[in-house]
Amino acid sequence: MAKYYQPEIETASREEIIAIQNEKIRKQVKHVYENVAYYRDLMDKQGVKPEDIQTIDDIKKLPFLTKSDLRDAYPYGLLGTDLKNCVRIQSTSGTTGKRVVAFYTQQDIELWEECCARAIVAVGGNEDDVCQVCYGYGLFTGGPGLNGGSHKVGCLTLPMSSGNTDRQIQFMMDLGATILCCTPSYAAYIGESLKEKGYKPEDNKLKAGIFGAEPWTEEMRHNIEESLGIKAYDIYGLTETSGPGVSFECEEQTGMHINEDHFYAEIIDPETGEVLPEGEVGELVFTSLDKEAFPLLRYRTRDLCVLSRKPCSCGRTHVKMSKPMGRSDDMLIIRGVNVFPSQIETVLLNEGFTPNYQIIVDRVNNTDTIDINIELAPEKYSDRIKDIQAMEKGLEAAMRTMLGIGPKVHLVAPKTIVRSEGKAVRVIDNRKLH
Ligand code: DLL
Repeated sequence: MAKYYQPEIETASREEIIAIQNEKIRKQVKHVYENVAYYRDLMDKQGVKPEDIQTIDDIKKLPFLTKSDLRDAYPYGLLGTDLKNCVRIQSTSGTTGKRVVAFYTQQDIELWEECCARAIVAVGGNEDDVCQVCYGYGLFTGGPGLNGGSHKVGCLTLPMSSGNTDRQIQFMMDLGATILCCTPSYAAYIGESLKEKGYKPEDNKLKAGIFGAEPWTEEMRHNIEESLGIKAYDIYGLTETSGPGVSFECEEQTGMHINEDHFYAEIIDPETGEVLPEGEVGELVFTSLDKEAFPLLRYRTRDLCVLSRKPCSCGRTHVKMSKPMGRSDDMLIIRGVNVFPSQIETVLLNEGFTPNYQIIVDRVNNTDTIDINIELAPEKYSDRIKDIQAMEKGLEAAMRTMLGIGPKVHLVAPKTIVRSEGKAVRVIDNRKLH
Protein backbone atom coordinates (compact mmCIF):
# COMPACT_ATOMS: atom_id res chain seq x y z
CA MET A 1 0.00 0.00 0.00
CA ALA A 2 1.35 3.44 -0.92
CA LYS A 3 2.75 5.25 2.06
CA TYR A 4 3.06 8.62 0.33
CA TYR A 5 0.98 10.31 -2.34
CA GLN A 6 4.01 11.91 -4.03
CA PRO A 7 7.03 10.07 -2.58
CA GLU A 8 9.66 11.83 -4.69
CA ILE A 9 8.72 15.22 -3.29
CA GLU A 10 7.48 14.25 0.18
CA THR A 11 10.78 12.51 0.98
CA ALA A 12 13.11 14.75 -1.06
CA SER A 13 16.45 15.70 0.49
CA ARG A 14 16.88 19.14 2.02
CA GLU A 15 19.13 20.15 -0.90
CA GLU A 16 16.43 19.14 -3.37
CA ILE A 17 13.75 21.06 -1.48
CA ILE A 18 15.91 24.18 -1.30
CA ALA A 19 16.66 23.90 -5.01
CA ILE A 20 12.93 23.75 -5.79
CA GLN A 21 12.24 26.71 -3.50
CA ASN A 22 15.07 28.78 -5.02
CA GLU A 23 13.76 28.25 -8.49
CA LYS A 24 10.13 28.87 -7.61
CA ILE A 25 10.68 32.02 -5.54
CA ARG A 26 12.56 33.76 -8.38
CA LYS A 27 9.69 33.07 -10.77
CA GLN A 28 7.00 33.88 -8.24
CA VAL A 29 8.43 37.27 -7.23
CA LYS A 30 8.70 38.23 -10.89
CA HIS A 31 5.12 37.05 -11.49
CA VAL A 32 3.81 39.08 -8.55
CA TYR A 33 5.84 42.20 -9.37
CA GLU A 34 4.60 42.19 -12.94
CA ASN A 35 0.95 41.40 -12.19
CA VAL A 36 0.02 42.66 -8.72
CA ALA A 37 0.27 46.46 -8.61
CA TYR A 38 -0.57 46.52 -4.89
CA TYR A 39 2.46 44.39 -3.97
CA ARG A 40 4.69 46.09 -6.55
CA ASP A 41 4.04 49.36 -4.67
CA LEU A 42 4.99 47.73 -1.37
CA MET A 43 8.22 46.40 -2.91
CA ASP A 44 9.02 49.77 -4.49
CA LYS A 45 8.48 51.52 -1.15
CA GLN A 46 10.90 49.06 0.46
CA GLY A 47 13.37 49.53 -2.43
CA VAL A 48 13.39 45.84 -3.44
CA LYS A 49 13.39 44.71 -7.06
CA PRO A 50 12.64 41.19 -8.35
CA GLU A 51 16.37 40.78 -9.24
CA ASP A 52 17.21 41.13 -5.52
CA ILE A 53 15.49 37.82 -4.86
CA GLN A 54 17.78 35.09 -6.15
CA THR A 55 17.44 32.43 -3.45
CA ILE A 56 14.83 31.54 -0.86
CA ASP A 57 16.97 33.20 1.83
CA ASP A 58 16.52 36.54 0.07
CA ILE A 59 12.84 36.37 0.96
CA LYS A 60 13.67 38.34 4.13
CA LYS A 61 14.03 41.43 1.96
CA LEU A 62 10.37 41.33 0.90
CA PRO A 63 7.60 43.24 2.66
CA PHE A 64 4.96 41.45 4.72
CA LEU A 65 1.30 41.24 3.79
CA THR A 66 -1.32 41.37 6.52
CA LYS A 67 -5.04 40.89 6.83
CA SER A 68 -5.43 44.65 6.59
CA ASP A 69 -3.72 44.61 3.15
CA LEU A 70 -6.28 42.03 2.10
CA ARG A 71 -9.01 44.36 3.27
CA ASP A 72 -7.51 47.36 1.44
CA ALA A 73 -7.08 45.39 -1.77
CA TYR A 74 -10.53 43.74 -1.59
CA PRO A 75 -11.75 42.19 -3.82
CA TYR A 76 -9.46 42.14 -6.88
CA GLY A 77 -6.36 44.08 -5.77
CA LEU A 78 -4.15 41.06 -5.09
CA LEU A 79 -5.16 39.06 -8.13
CA GLY A 80 -2.12 37.66 -9.95
CA THR A 81 -3.77 36.83 -13.24
CA ASP A 82 -6.59 37.88 -15.54
CA LEU A 83 -10.02 37.05 -14.18
CA LYS A 84 -10.65 35.01 -17.31
CA ASN A 85 -8.01 32.51 -16.10
CA CYS A 86 -9.74 32.06 -12.73
CA VAL A 87 -12.24 29.26 -12.27
CA ARG A 88 -13.27 29.50 -8.61
CA ILE A 89 -13.35 31.60 -5.47
CA GLN A 90 -13.46 30.46 -1.86
CA SER A 91 -14.02 32.67 1.15
CA THR A 92 -13.82 32.86 4.93
CA SER A 93 -16.84 33.02 7.18
CA GLY A 94 -16.03 36.70 7.81
CA THR A 95 -17.50 37.11 11.28
CA THR A 96 -15.43 40.25 11.74
CA GLY A 97 -14.72 42.79 9.04
CA LYS A 98 -14.65 41.96 5.37
CA ARG A 99 -14.49 38.42 4.15
CA VAL A 100 -11.29 37.14 2.59
CA VAL A 101 -11.97 36.19 -1.02
CA ALA A 102 -9.33 33.93 -2.58
CA PHE A 103 -9.12 33.13 -6.29
CA TYR A 104 -7.98 29.95 -8.04
CA THR A 105 -6.93 28.97 -11.53
CA GLN A 106 -7.51 25.35 -12.54
CA GLN A 107 -3.81 24.73 -11.86
CA ASP A 108 -4.13 26.23 -8.35
CA ILE A 109 -6.99 23.84 -7.63
CA GLU A 110 -5.00 20.83 -8.87
CA LEU A 111 -2.08 21.66 -6.57
CA TRP A 112 -4.35 22.36 -3.60
CA GLU A 113 -6.15 19.05 -4.05
CA GLU A 114 -2.78 17.27 -4.31
CA CYS A 115 -1.85 18.72 -0.92
CA CYS A 116 -5.10 17.35 0.54
CA ALA A 117 -4.44 13.99 -1.14
CA ARG A 118 -1.04 13.86 0.61
CA ALA A 119 -2.84 14.38 3.93
CA ILE A 120 -5.31 11.56 3.24
CA VAL A 121 -2.59 9.10 2.23
CA ALA A 122 -0.62 10.08 5.35
CA VAL A 123 -3.44 8.77 7.56
CA GLY A 124 -3.49 5.49 5.65
CA GLY A 125 -6.04 6.44 2.96
CA ASN A 126 -6.23 4.61 -0.39
CA GLU A 127 -8.76 3.60 -3.03
CA ASP A 128 -10.38 1.07 -0.66
CA ASP A 129 -11.43 3.81 1.74
CA VAL A 130 -14.78 5.49 2.23
CA CYS A 131 -14.06 9.11 3.08
CA GLN A 132 -16.85 11.06 4.76
CA VAL A 133 -16.30 14.79 4.36
CA CYS A 134 -18.40 16.79 6.79
CA TYR A 135 -16.56 20.08 6.61
CA GLY A 136 -18.84 22.73 5.14
CA TYR A 137 -19.06 22.82 1.35
CA GLY A 138 -19.54 26.05 -0.54
CA LEU A 139 -17.47 29.13 0.21
CA PHE A 140 -15.59 27.48 3.11
CA THR A 141 -12.44 25.70 1.89
CA GLY A 142 -12.78 22.63 4.15
CA GLY A 143 -15.35 20.67 2.13
CA PRO A 144 -14.08 21.41 -1.39
CA GLY A 145 -10.40 20.86 -0.42
CA LEU A 146 -10.81 17.46 1.20
CA ASN A 147 -13.40 16.42 -1.37
CA GLY A 148 -10.85 17.07 -4.14
CA GLY A 149 -8.09 15.29 -2.22
CA SER A 150 -10.30 12.28 -1.61
CA HIS A 151 -11.09 12.03 -5.35
CA LYS A 152 -7.40 12.22 -6.22
CA VAL A 153 -6.63 9.35 -3.82
CA GLY A 154 -9.53 7.38 -5.26
CA CYS A 155 -11.53 6.97 -2.06
CA LEU A 156 -15.27 6.62 -2.30
CA THR A 157 -16.15 10.17 -1.26
CA LEU A 158 -19.24 11.03 0.79
CA PRO A 159 -19.74 14.78 0.21
CA MET A 160 -21.89 15.28 3.31
CA SER A 161 -21.08 18.89 4.19
CA SER A 162 -21.70 19.89 7.81
CA GLY A 163 -24.79 19.45 9.94
CA ASN A 164 -27.69 17.03 10.12
CA THR A 165 -25.91 14.74 12.54
CA ASP A 166 -28.51 11.97 12.34
CA ARG A 167 -27.96 11.71 8.60
CA GLN A 168 -24.16 11.81 9.09
CA ILE A 169 -24.42 8.83 11.43
CA GLN A 170 -26.78 6.93 9.17
CA PHE A 171 -24.42 7.26 6.16
CA MET A 172 -21.38 6.52 8.31
CA MET A 173 -22.86 3.27 9.56
CA ASP A 174 -24.70 2.15 6.40
CA LEU A 175 -21.85 2.87 3.97
CA GLY A 176 -19.06 1.91 6.34
CA ALA A 177 -17.11 5.18 6.34
CA THR A 178 -13.44 4.59 7.21
CA ILE A 179 -12.08 8.16 7.22
CA LEU A 180 -13.87 11.11 8.80
CA CYS A 181 -13.04 14.72 7.89
CA CYS A 182 -14.52 17.56 9.98
CA THR A 183 -13.66 20.06 12.70
CA PRO A 184 -12.49 18.47 15.97
CA SER A 185 -15.43 19.98 17.84
CA TYR A 186 -17.85 18.36 15.39
CA ALA A 187 -15.98 15.04 15.66
CA ALA A 188 -16.45 15.18 19.44
CA TYR A 189 -20.15 15.85 18.92
CA ILE A 190 -20.51 12.95 16.47
CA GLY A 191 -18.81 10.71 19.08
CA GLU A 192 -21.23 11.90 21.73
CA SER A 193 -24.23 11.35 19.44
CA LEU A 194 -23.10 7.82 18.52
CA LYS A 195 -22.88 6.96 22.21
CA GLU A 196 -26.36 8.34 22.85
CA LYS A 197 -27.71 6.15 20.08
CA GLY A 198 -26.23 3.15 21.85
CA TYR A 199 -23.25 2.57 19.53
CA LYS A 200 -19.89 1.51 20.96
CA PRO A 201 -16.63 2.80 19.41
CA GLU A 202 -16.00 -0.61 17.81
CA ASP A 203 -19.39 -0.57 16.04
CA ASN A 204 -18.23 1.88 13.35
CA LYS A 205 -15.68 1.13 10.59
CA LEU A 206 -13.77 4.39 10.99
CA LYS A 207 -9.99 4.07 11.28
CA ALA A 208 -8.84 7.68 11.04
CA GLY A 209 -10.04 11.26 11.25
CA ILE A 210 -8.59 14.38 9.61
CA PHE A 211 -9.52 17.24 11.87
CA GLY A 212 -8.61 20.90 11.65
CA ALA A 213 -9.79 24.45 10.95
CA GLU A 214 -9.77 25.35 14.66
CA PRO A 215 -7.39 24.94 17.60
CA TRP A 216 -7.64 21.70 19.59
CA THR A 217 -5.54 20.20 22.34
CA GLU A 218 -3.85 16.81 22.83
CA GLU A 219 -6.48 16.10 25.50
CA MET A 220 -9.20 16.67 22.91
CA ARG A 221 -7.38 14.29 20.57
CA HIS A 222 -7.47 11.51 23.20
CA ASN A 223 -11.12 12.19 23.89
CA ILE A 224 -12.05 11.89 20.17
CA GLU A 225 -9.81 8.85 19.61
CA GLU A 226 -11.54 7.04 22.45
CA SER A 227 -15.09 7.98 21.61
CA LEU A 228 -14.78 7.06 17.90
CA GLY A 229 -12.20 4.27 18.21
CA ILE A 230 -9.87 5.90 15.65
CA LYS A 231 -6.55 7.72 15.25
CA ALA A 232 -7.16 11.47 15.06
CA TYR A 233 -4.86 13.55 12.83
CA ASP A 234 -4.47 17.29 12.56
CA ILE A 235 -4.64 19.28 9.33
CA TYR A 236 -3.97 22.99 8.91
CA GLY A 237 -4.52 25.64 6.33
CA LEU A 238 -6.13 28.97 5.64
CA THR A 239 -8.19 30.46 2.86
CA GLU A 240 -5.46 32.97 2.00
CA THR A 241 -2.99 30.19 1.07
CA SER A 242 -5.61 27.90 -0.59
CA GLY A 243 -7.31 26.09 2.32
CA PRO A 244 -6.68 22.84 4.20
CA GLY A 245 -3.55 20.90 3.32
CA VAL A 246 -0.89 23.57 3.79
CA SER A 247 0.33 21.11 6.42
CA PHE A 248 -0.85 17.77 7.78
CA GLU A 249 0.02 15.16 10.37
CA CYS A 250 1.58 11.78 9.65
CA GLU A 251 1.56 8.58 11.72
CA GLU A 252 3.97 10.10 14.28
CA GLN A 253 1.30 12.62 15.31
CA THR A 254 3.94 15.06 16.53
CA GLY A 255 3.30 18.08 14.35
CA MET A 256 2.24 18.82 10.79
CA HIS A 257 4.51 18.54 7.74
CA ILE A 258 4.31 21.74 5.72
CA ASN A 259 4.14 21.13 1.96
CA GLU A 260 7.37 23.00 1.41
CA ASP A 261 7.39 22.65 -2.35
CA HIS A 262 4.33 24.94 -2.39
CA PHE A 263 4.55 26.99 0.81
CA TYR A 264 7.61 28.58 2.38
CA ALA A 265 7.19 29.06 6.14
CA GLU A 266 8.89 31.56 8.44
CA ILE A 267 8.40 32.24 12.14
CA ILE A 268 8.65 35.88 13.15
CA ASP A 269 8.48 37.92 16.30
CA PRO A 270 4.96 39.40 16.04
CA GLU A 271 6.11 42.67 17.62
CA THR A 272 9.27 43.38 15.64
CA GLY A 273 8.81 41.30 12.48
CA GLU A 274 12.27 39.78 13.01
CA VAL A 275 12.69 36.20 11.70
CA LEU A 276 13.21 33.83 14.65
CA PRO A 277 15.44 30.75 14.71
CA GLU A 278 13.98 27.24 14.53
CA GLY A 279 12.42 26.14 17.80
CA GLU A 280 11.20 29.55 18.93
CA VAL A 281 7.52 30.36 19.24
CA GLY A 282 6.30 33.12 16.97
CA GLU A 283 3.90 34.11 14.23
CA LEU A 284 3.74 31.89 11.20
CA VAL A 285 4.30 33.63 7.86
CA PHE A 286 3.63 31.91 4.53
CA THR A 287 4.75 32.53 0.99
CA SER A 288 2.87 30.72 -1.76
CA LEU A 289 5.63 29.56 -4.10
CA ASP A 290 3.52 28.67 -7.11
CA LYS A 291 -0.01 29.99 -6.80
CA GLU A 292 -1.11 31.81 -9.92
CA ALA A 293 -4.36 33.57 -9.05
CA PHE A 294 -3.80 34.62 -5.42
CA PRO A 295 -0.03 34.60 -4.94
CA LEU A 296 0.53 36.00 -1.46
CA LEU A 297 4.13 36.67 -0.44
CA ARG A 298 5.11 36.75 3.24
CA TYR A 299 1.54 36.64 4.50
CA ARG A 300 1.26 37.01 8.28
CA THR A 301 -1.18 34.36 9.51
CA ARG A 302 -1.32 35.55 13.15
CA ASP A 303 -1.11 31.87 14.16
CA LEU A 304 1.52 31.26 16.83
CA CYS A 305 3.58 28.10 16.57
CA VAL A 306 7.05 26.51 16.40
CA LEU A 307 8.85 24.87 13.44
CA SER A 308 10.96 21.74 13.72
CA ARG A 309 13.27 20.00 11.25
CA LYS A 310 13.95 17.00 13.48
CA PRO A 311 13.94 13.88 11.28
CA CYS A 312 10.53 12.19 11.28
CA SER A 313 10.07 8.43 11.53
CA CYS A 314 7.51 8.51 8.71
CA GLY A 315 10.26 9.34 6.22
CA ARG A 316 8.83 12.69 5.16
CA THR A 317 11.46 15.39 5.07
CA HIS A 318 9.29 18.49 5.05
CA VAL A 319 9.52 20.81 8.04
CA LYS A 320 6.93 20.31 10.78
CA MET A 321 4.87 22.98 12.51
CA SER A 322 3.44 22.47 15.97
CA LYS A 323 -0.26 22.75 16.58
CA PRO A 324 -1.00 26.48 16.55
CA MET A 325 -0.95 27.54 20.18
CA GLY A 326 -3.46 30.25 19.49
CA ARG A 327 -3.66 33.32 17.34
CA SER A 328 -1.92 36.50 18.27
CA ASP A 329 -5.40 38.03 17.95
CA ASP A 330 -7.42 35.55 20.00
CA MET A 331 -5.10 35.45 22.93
CA LEU A 332 -7.12 36.94 25.76
CA ILE A 333 -5.46 39.49 27.97
CA ILE A 334 -7.25 39.36 31.28
CA ARG A 335 -6.11 41.70 33.99
CA GLY A 336 -2.82 41.86 32.12
CA VAL A 337 -2.36 38.08 32.02
CA ASN A 338 -2.20 36.25 28.68
CA VAL A 339 -4.76 33.45 28.50
CA PHE A 340 -5.30 31.01 25.64
CA PRO A 341 -8.58 29.07 25.33
CA SER A 342 -6.47 25.93 24.75
CA GLN A 343 -5.13 26.14 28.33
CA ILE A 344 -8.69 26.07 29.61
CA GLU A 345 -9.54 23.08 27.40
CA THR A 346 -6.50 21.19 28.74
CA VAL A 347 -7.59 21.67 32.36
CA LEU A 348 -11.17 20.62 31.62
CA LEU A 349 -10.30 17.41 29.86
CA ASN A 350 -7.57 16.51 32.36
CA GLU A 351 -10.10 16.88 35.17
CA GLY A 352 -12.55 14.59 33.36
CA PHE A 353 -15.04 17.18 32.11
CA THR A 354 -16.60 17.50 28.65
CA PRO A 355 -15.07 19.58 25.85
CA ASN A 356 -18.30 21.59 25.74
CA TYR A 357 -17.48 24.96 27.22
CA GLN A 358 -17.76 28.65 26.60
CA ILE A 359 -15.58 31.44 27.95
CA ILE A 360 -17.23 34.78 28.70
CA VAL A 361 -15.04 37.80 29.24
CA ASP A 362 -16.36 41.13 30.44
CA ARG A 363 -15.30 44.30 32.20
CA VAL A 364 -17.10 45.26 35.39
CA ASN A 365 -16.09 48.45 37.25
CA ASN A 366 -12.96 48.66 35.11
CA THR A 367 -11.86 45.16 36.05
CA ASP A 368 -11.77 42.24 33.63
CA THR A 369 -13.87 39.24 34.56
CA ILE A 370 -13.70 35.74 33.15
CA ASP A 371 -16.50 33.21 33.52
CA ILE A 372 -16.39 29.71 32.11
CA ASN A 373 -19.56 27.74 31.50
CA ILE A 374 -18.81 24.04 31.39
CA GLU A 375 -21.31 21.40 30.54
CA LEU A 376 -21.56 18.38 32.81
CA ALA A 377 -21.66 14.90 31.30
CA PRO A 378 -24.92 13.13 32.26
CA GLU A 379 -23.02 10.73 34.57
CA LYS A 380 -21.52 13.64 36.55
CA TYR A 381 -24.78 15.52 36.79
CA SER A 382 -26.20 15.79 40.27
CA ASP A 383 -29.15 17.65 41.73
CA ARG A 384 -27.29 18.16 44.99
CA ILE A 385 -26.09 21.76 44.95
CA LYS A 386 -23.25 20.89 47.32
CA ASP A 387 -21.80 18.35 44.88
CA ILE A 388 -21.90 20.86 42.04
CA GLN A 389 -20.30 23.58 44.17
CA ALA A 390 -17.50 21.24 45.23
CA MET A 391 -16.74 20.40 41.58
CA GLU A 392 -16.79 24.10 40.67
CA LYS A 393 -14.34 24.93 43.45
CA GLY A 394 -12.02 22.12 42.36
CA LEU A 395 -12.03 23.33 38.76
CA GLU A 396 -11.48 26.94 39.77
CA ALA A 397 -8.38 25.91 41.72
CA ALA A 398 -7.02 23.87 38.79
CA MET A 399 -7.67 26.80 36.42
CA ARG A 400 -5.92 29.22 38.74
CA THR A 401 -2.82 27.02 38.75
CA MET A 402 -2.78 26.76 34.94
CA LEU A 403 -3.71 30.35 34.05
CA GLY A 404 -2.33 32.41 36.90
CA ILE A 405 -5.70 34.12 37.33
CA GLY A 406 -8.90 32.87 38.91
CA PRO A 407 -11.90 32.46 36.62
CA LYS A 408 -15.43 31.86 37.89
CA VAL A 409 -16.60 28.41 36.87
CA HIS A 410 -20.26 27.54 36.29
CA LEU A 411 -21.20 23.92 35.72
CA VAL A 412 -24.29 23.72 33.56
CA ALA A 413 -26.71 20.89 32.80
CA PRO A 414 -26.02 18.37 30.01
CA LYS A 415 -26.96 19.59 26.50
CA THR A 416 -27.20 23.27 27.36
CA ILE A 417 -24.16 24.53 25.44
CA VAL A 418 -24.82 24.82 21.71
CA ARG A 419 -22.87 22.25 19.66
CA SER A 420 -20.97 23.42 16.61
CA GLU A 421 -21.10 21.74 13.24
CA GLY A 422 -18.22 23.83 11.93
CA LYS A 423 -15.81 25.99 13.89
CA ALA A 424 -16.77 26.16 17.57
CA VAL A 425 -17.34 29.57 19.18
CA ARG A 426 -15.37 29.24 22.40
CA VAL A 427 -15.01 32.85 23.51
CA ILE A 428 -17.53 35.63 23.95
CA ASP A 429 -15.64 38.82 24.71
CA ASN A 430 -18.20 41.41 25.76
CA ARG A 431 -15.45 43.97 26.40
CA LYS A 432 -15.25 44.65 22.68
CA LEU A 433 -18.83 45.90 22.72
CA HIS A 434 -18.15 48.66 25.23
O1 DLL B 1 -10.00 26.79 8.37
C1 DLL B 1 -8.99 25.92 6.36
C2 DLL B 1 -9.12 24.54 6.88
C3 DLL B 1 -10.24 23.78 6.57
C4 DLL B 1 -8.10 23.96 7.62
C5 DLL B 1 -10.35 22.49 7.02
C6 DLL B 1 -8.19 22.66 8.07
C7 DLL B 1 -9.31 21.91 7.78
P1 DLL B 1 -9.96 29.60 7.36
O2 DLL B 1 -11.42 29.53 7.59
O3 DLL B 1 -9.44 30.67 6.47
O4 DLL B 1 -9.42 28.27 6.74
O5 DLL B 1 -9.28 29.72 8.78
C8 DLL B 1 -7.89 29.70 8.91
O6 DLL B 1 -8.09 28.66 11.09
O7 DLL B 1 -5.35 30.82 10.40
C9 DLL B 1 -5.99 29.09 12.02
O8 DLL B 1 -6.13 30.15 12.93
C10 DLL B 1 -7.20 28.21 12.10
N1 DLL B 1 -6.82 26.80 11.84
C11 DLL B 1 -6.90 26.12 10.70
N2 DLL B 1 -6.47 24.84 10.88
C12 DLL B 1 -6.11 24.75 12.19
C13 DLL B 1 -5.59 23.71 13.01
C14 DLL B 1 -9.54 27.01 7.28
N3 DLL B 1 -5.35 22.49 12.55
C15 DLL B 1 -7.51 29.76 10.38
N4 DLL B 1 -5.32 24.00 14.30
C16 DLL B 1 -6.03 29.60 10.59
C17 DLL B 1 -5.54 25.23 14.79
C18 DLL B 1 -6.33 26.01 12.79
N5 DLL B 1 -6.04 26.24 14.09
